[in-house]
Amino acid sequence: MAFNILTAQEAAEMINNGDTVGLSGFTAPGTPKFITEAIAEKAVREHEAGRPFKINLFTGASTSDHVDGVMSRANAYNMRAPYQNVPDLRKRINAHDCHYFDRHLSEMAQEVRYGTYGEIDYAIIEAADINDKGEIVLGCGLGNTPTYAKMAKKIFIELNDKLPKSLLGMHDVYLPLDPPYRREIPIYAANDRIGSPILKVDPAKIVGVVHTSSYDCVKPFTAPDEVSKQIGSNVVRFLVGEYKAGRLPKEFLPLQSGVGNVANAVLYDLGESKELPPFMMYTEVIQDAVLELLMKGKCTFASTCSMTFTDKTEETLFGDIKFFHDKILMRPAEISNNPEVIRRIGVIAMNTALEADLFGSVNSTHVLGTRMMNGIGGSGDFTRNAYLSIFSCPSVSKGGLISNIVPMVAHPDHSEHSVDILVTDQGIADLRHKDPVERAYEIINNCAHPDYRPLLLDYLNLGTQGQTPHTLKAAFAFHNAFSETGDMRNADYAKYM
Ligand code: 0RQ
Repeated sequence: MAFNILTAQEAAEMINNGDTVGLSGFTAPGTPKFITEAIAEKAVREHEAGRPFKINLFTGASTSDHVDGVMSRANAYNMRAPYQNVPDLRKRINAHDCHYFDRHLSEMAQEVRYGTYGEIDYAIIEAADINDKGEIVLGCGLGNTPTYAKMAKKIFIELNDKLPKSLLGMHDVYLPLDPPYRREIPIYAANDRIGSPILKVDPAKIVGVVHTSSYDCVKPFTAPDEVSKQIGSNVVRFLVGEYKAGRLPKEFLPLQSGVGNVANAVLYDLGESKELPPFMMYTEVIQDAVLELLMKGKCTFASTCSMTFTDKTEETLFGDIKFFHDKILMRPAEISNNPEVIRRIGVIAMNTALEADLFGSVNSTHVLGTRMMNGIGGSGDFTRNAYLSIFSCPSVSKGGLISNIVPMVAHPDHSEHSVDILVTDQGIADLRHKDPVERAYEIINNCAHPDYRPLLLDYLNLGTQGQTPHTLKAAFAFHNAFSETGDMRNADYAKYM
């Protein structure tokens, strides 16, 4: 091979305080795992020697402990974008130790190309294979890799021998032109290929290759609890109702599903449904459940940005990769989450809320309105443009101390204008074509936990006029009650009137 072979430590030594680094991948898969650990070690050494050392790190989405965990514990981030989900980083963000820019995932790459994030000093790219011409077979997640590779001054490759070279053909690398020259993204069905199976980079920019060996280390799921199962079965009941009523085409429509245990439970339930036909996915992440659906033939094709599989499922995939070759296609985040394509092909979007309010607005990111949880991720890309946008969450959290249905969300990520359906373990609220007061009754009666229904009805009856009868003085009585007494059931509107 024509490239310098380096250790992860030698690569990390080249990265300096203040540099901006772009990583390949999306969630843990496709994300480098070794050079970032060495950068974190360097940060610790530099800090011990009394020297500043922080970098800006851009990714496709969340990463893993090999990146956000070690880097946060080393306090090595100046800025981080566009999404994360690691407890140690969450602490840094909420303590203002890291400038976190929480961004719609489809927008990150183009904004890097527009130059608004400044220059990219290094891209670190995980690869299954590379040749002397700089032609790369990527790993199991694509993210913003094509853009970081194009914009970076220098590139490191982590060549991972756990990734089979036969991943070749499972990527669709496509970079749209930027305005004013951009044309349509020519995807008319979830399984259309529009780009190249390989990523071509300028070989002169590759400063070194680090040989690695590791699966992607996605955390295994806990078995779905009763609440997740109930939410899953309510989502499927809703979709079956829509399908039978003829409000969904007979071929069905491509599905997007968020991450987490509820999303996994929904997909398992969809797989069991005898009433829905086989379907495709047009989504940003596929989890373990989807591989089973592909094997069963219930899912016929998955367009995704990442195969977020646990190591065991990754082994199943690699062991029979030929079978999956024409059934899974990985795209860059700006294509997997592309608003134009999502609107055109009619994606059914299913995402998770932290809390929703009586009029249908959703908070996905900020616990009690102030503490960053993860970020908006791709939920906004899909929600705003979907054929049908479904949000789900448990009706209560923390054993009932928190109602996830509140008078007013403490941080709005998705407004009432984009949310069609709300689902909890209690039931389904269909918000379509309803005015704000009708929506409020639909949500209280079908989604709120019985313990909280009287309190929520009282809020509607505080006497405020107007189309949306919010009583602003009392709108956060639930959140205040939790902060002051640890239980939202103690909400007392009279205190604020
Ligand atoms: O806390 O773990 O301490 O018990 O929040 O809640 O119910 O386990 O939900 O793990 O599915 O995450 C919205 C955060 C949900 C996620 C969110 C507490 C609750 C628990 C987690 P504990 P659950 P999940 C695809 C699309 C935005 C990004 C997105 C998310 C913990 O789905 O980040 O959709 N979404 N991306 O007890 C205070 C409330 C609460 C609450 C729950 N109202 N107030 N705490 N909790 N509700 C992915 C990508 O974009 C890559």
